Amino acid sequence: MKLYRTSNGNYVEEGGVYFRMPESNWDALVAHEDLSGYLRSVVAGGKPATDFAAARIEAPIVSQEVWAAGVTYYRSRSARMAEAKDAGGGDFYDRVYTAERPELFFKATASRVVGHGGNVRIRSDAKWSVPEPELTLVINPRGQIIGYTVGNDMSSRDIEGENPLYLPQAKVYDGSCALGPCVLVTGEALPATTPIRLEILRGGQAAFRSATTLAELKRAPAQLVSYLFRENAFPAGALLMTGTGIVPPDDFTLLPGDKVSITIDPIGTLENVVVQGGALAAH
Ligand code: DO4
Ligand code: MG
Repeated sequence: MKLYRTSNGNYVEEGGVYFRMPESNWDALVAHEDLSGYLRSVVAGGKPATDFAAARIEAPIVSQEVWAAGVTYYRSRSARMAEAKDAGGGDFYDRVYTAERPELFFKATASRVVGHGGNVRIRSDAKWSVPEPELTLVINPRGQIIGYTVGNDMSSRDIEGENPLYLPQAKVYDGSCALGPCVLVTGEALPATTPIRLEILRGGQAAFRSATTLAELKRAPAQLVSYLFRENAFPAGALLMTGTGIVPPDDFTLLPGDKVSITIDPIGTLENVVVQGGALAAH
């Protein structure tokens, strides 16, 4: 079942049929003691909604913090080592790739997040910007993974590569994170064969296209969550991006107007247009 947060309230979708959720409070849904059971009861007892198509899809976040894991795919380790070579930071990335403790960093609050159809931003003081397509875990306040969404960890590679201590500036700024279009609510782990696909269109033509699978993800989602929740309470729950396994070639940078599409099949496709400067579009 898929849970959508929209301008018209929350909806659950099952088999292509949408039902309006009686619970309008997103935080209450994330904290629900049996979200799957609750959604099943709404689908079983509800009347199909006819107004879903008229609603604007919003990012699946209200009071949750967004955190991210880094260097969880070999491809990311290699890209990070290359970009930080001149700064002498390359070794850190190899060490964190093989260490027991993962790299976890704070990524965003809801105000910095855009949903499906919103504008992601590239920094005006960056010269090398990329999207990072990432499976994103939706976690309740008790540290249980209740579902999955699609995430884009927008990143400024030149700022990150100049000095590893600049990571928060490379990663955390207005419009630096996109999440959506929905939460696939399930207690089951996604199969290792699950593909993650990235496509970047420029002027309607493919400027970059690539794919990976969850088999390339080095760390188990449950292990990432257990580190995130160590000595750290999340009263409203959290979203945890699991890292990127797709890195465009080094001569590629995002430009305003690019359309970024990230597809993780059982969840859906997250589409966003890149902008630079200007105000953050509402999520
Ligand atoms: O260490 C830098 C962050 C890497 C990252 O965001 C990723 O691997 O996805
Ligand atoms: Mg990332």
